[in-house]
This record gives sequence, C-alpha cells and structure tokens, in this order.
Amino acid sequence: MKLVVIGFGQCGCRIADDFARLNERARSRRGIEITPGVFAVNTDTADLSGLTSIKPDYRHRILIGVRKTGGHGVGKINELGAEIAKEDGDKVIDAIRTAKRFYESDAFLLIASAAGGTGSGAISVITQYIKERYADKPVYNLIILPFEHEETAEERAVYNSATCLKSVNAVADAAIIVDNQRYIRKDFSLKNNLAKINELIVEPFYDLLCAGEEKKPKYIGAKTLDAGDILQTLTGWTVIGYGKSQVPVFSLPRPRKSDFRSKSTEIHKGIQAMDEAMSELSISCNPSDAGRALYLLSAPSKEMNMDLVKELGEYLKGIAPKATIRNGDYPREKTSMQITLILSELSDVEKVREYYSKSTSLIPEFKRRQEEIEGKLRTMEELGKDIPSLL
Ligand SMILES: Nc1nc2c(ncn2[C@@H]2O[C@H](COP(=O)(O)OP(=O)(O)OP(=O)(O)O)[C@@H](O)[C@H]2O)c(=O)[nH]1
Ligand SMILES: [Mg+2]
Repeated sequence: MKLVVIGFGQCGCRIADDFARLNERARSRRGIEITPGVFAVNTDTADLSGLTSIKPDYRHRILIGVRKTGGHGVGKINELGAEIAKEDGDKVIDAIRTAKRFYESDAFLLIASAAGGTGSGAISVITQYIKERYADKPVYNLIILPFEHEETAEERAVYNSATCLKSVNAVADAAIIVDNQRYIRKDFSLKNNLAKINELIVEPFYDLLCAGEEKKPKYIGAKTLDAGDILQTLTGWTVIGYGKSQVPVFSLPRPRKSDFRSKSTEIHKGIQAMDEAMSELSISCNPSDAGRALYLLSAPSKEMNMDLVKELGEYLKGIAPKATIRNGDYPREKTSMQITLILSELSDVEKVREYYSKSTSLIPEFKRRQEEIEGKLRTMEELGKDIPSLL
C-alpha cells in the first residue's frame, strides 16, 4: 500500500520525517516504495528546517500563516491553526498535486499532535479540503495525544485535544489514535526522547505497507495483505499495535512438517507476538468494542503454516468477537515472528470520552476568564481616559 504522508506542526512533521526514513529503508532493503510523497506543513520556520529526510524545498516543506505568525508558530492556539489552514490550504493542495508520483498512492495519511496549536487546528481543515478534491482516495489521520504531565499542567492541552478529535472524527475516514504516555511506560529510558518514541510509532507501518507491494515471489505469502484489506479495515476510531517473538536463527535439523510439537511451538510464539501487539496498542481500548480488525503475520517462511494463521485468527476472534477480521502472512523476517495488529471501527475509546467531558466543563471557565481579562482591560482604559495620547 502506498501513502501520501503529510505532517502538520512540530510533532506531525517529525513523524512524517520518520515515514520518509521508513520509505528509504523499504527502498534500499526491499526495493519497495511505500510513500510516493511526504510533506511537512508548519507555521514555524525553524521546525521545518530541523527535519532531515523530507525533501528540503518549499514544495515539500510548506510554511503557512507567515503573515499572522511571522514564522514562529501559533503558541498552542489551535483556533488560529485552523484559521491559517483555511487561508493557506491551497498551498498544501498545490504541492500535493505537483508531486510527481502522486497518482500511485492508495490513500492519504495526515499526522498531527492533538494538544499543540498548528497541527491540532490544521489537520481537520486540510483533511476536509483533500476529501473535497480527491473523492476517490480515503484520508486517514494519525493523531498523537499528549503526555499525562502536559494534561495536568495545561488545560489547553485537554481542550485542544477534544476540539481536534471531534473535528477529525467528523471528516477523516479513520482516526488512528496514539497516546504518547503509552510509549513512556514501555521503557523509562525513553522518557522525553521524542525521536525514539516517533520510531516506535511508525514501526508498525513498515511491514503493513510493504506486504502488498512485494514483487519477489519468495516474499509473497499464502494470503497477501494488500491495500484492499487495509482500506476495508480502516474506519472511524482506530488503534495499531505491534509485537514480536524471536525464532532461532540457526535451527537444528527440523522435524518433519507434520510434527505436532514443532507446530505447537510455532503457534505458541505466534500467540506470544499477538499478545504483545495487543498489550502495546497505541492507546488503551477494549478490543471487544472493535467492529473491524486486521493482523499481519510476518515470519521466516519455514515458521509459517496454515494452522498458525488459523489459530491466530481464532485467538483474535475470542478477544474481539464483534470484529470482521482480515489477515495476511508475509514471509519476510529472518529471525523473528511479528504481528502487526489493527483494531478499527471502535465504538468506544475511554480517553476520547474523557477529553470530551473534561473540556465541556472547561468551556464556562475559559469564558469566565476571558470576561475577567476584558473587564480588567476596560477598567484600565477607563482610568487612562484623560491622559493625552501621542498618536
Ligand atoms: N510523539 C511526539 N510527540 C510530540 C513531538 N513533538 C511534540 N509532541 C507533542 O505534541 C504536543 C505539542 O504539539 P506540537 O506538535 O509541538 O505543536 P504545533 O502543532 O507545532 O503547534 P504550535 O507550536 O503551538 O504552533 C505535545 O503534546 C507534545 O508532547 C514529537 O516529535 N513526537
Ligand atoms: Mg510548533
């Protein structure tokens, strides 16, 4: 599957930059192209220059809102981010149109953090613009939620997240949600190491996008997971996960294929990888709320067999009983068994619900504060009314 990737704001652009690197990796190691166009859109000049893999020209690194921000961001005011996107949206559309191999792509993936200003405000506006112009290609959003400490320190983080999520849900074909906080828990040494977190966020997309683009027969499995399966799966609130278990590199002379014990070891390893993918989902959710699911098994071809694929399917059905499940196998890996898992069409995501209810109670408080500021300013003006002005 091929994606046109567009990052918005600092977080979105950095993750888009990681997608550009993922494409370089796919091209050099596998001879496959997975992102025919990667773009970065920001109101901040310095952040755009800090990227390393997205092409460094103004058509790929797109500066918007210069007149309003002077190239310094919108300071977490996502209403301003949205306003600028409405004014400068054509710049983004023009850039996409001139991308040389745009026509090869199957879908769009737009990326932003929910708590910031530029990305949070711009992503839904541009999603809508793209949908109006390219009705035949789905537009997916990848939304990064703030760390817990940001939510407690700054109410804006919660409010921005709520308004961003609500708007995205109204326009995008699917919203893939990623909770920054989940990636801290995995390994404390990663704390504040955003670059490492970004790598973890994009990694599950590698096999997922490569599998259907594979041309060499030896890397094509019994059931290829292609763009159609992914397009059919992604809808509404969505989470993604990834798990792996090691398989021996130099295996001993193998018992015959029908050997029951070896098959059950493989199944055990497959289930272990599936469990890890489930526990490392990009946001915590209840799998039984999923209406659709997809898993991709990537393993050395000698480790794969129909029983394993079938067992994994049954295992997932037990965990996500309401979901229509699609799957594929990809005989690519040499030393591990990996599972990429998507749960989609979720009917409930607790975290999203929390943002909505917290923000609803914040609205009157924000209004009260605004009125207080305006009141104080009026009093000051009143006091200075007899002072001569120099203008
Ligand atoms: N995972 C990840 N999160 C990031 C990264 N950079 C920022 N964030 C998160 O994104 C939120 C801040 O949003 P930014 O993307 O910096 O904001 P912006 O869209 O550039 O908007 P303004 O700077 O306000 O104009 C916070 O919740 C950060 O924790 C990153 O590289 N990776
Ligand atoms: Mg910024």
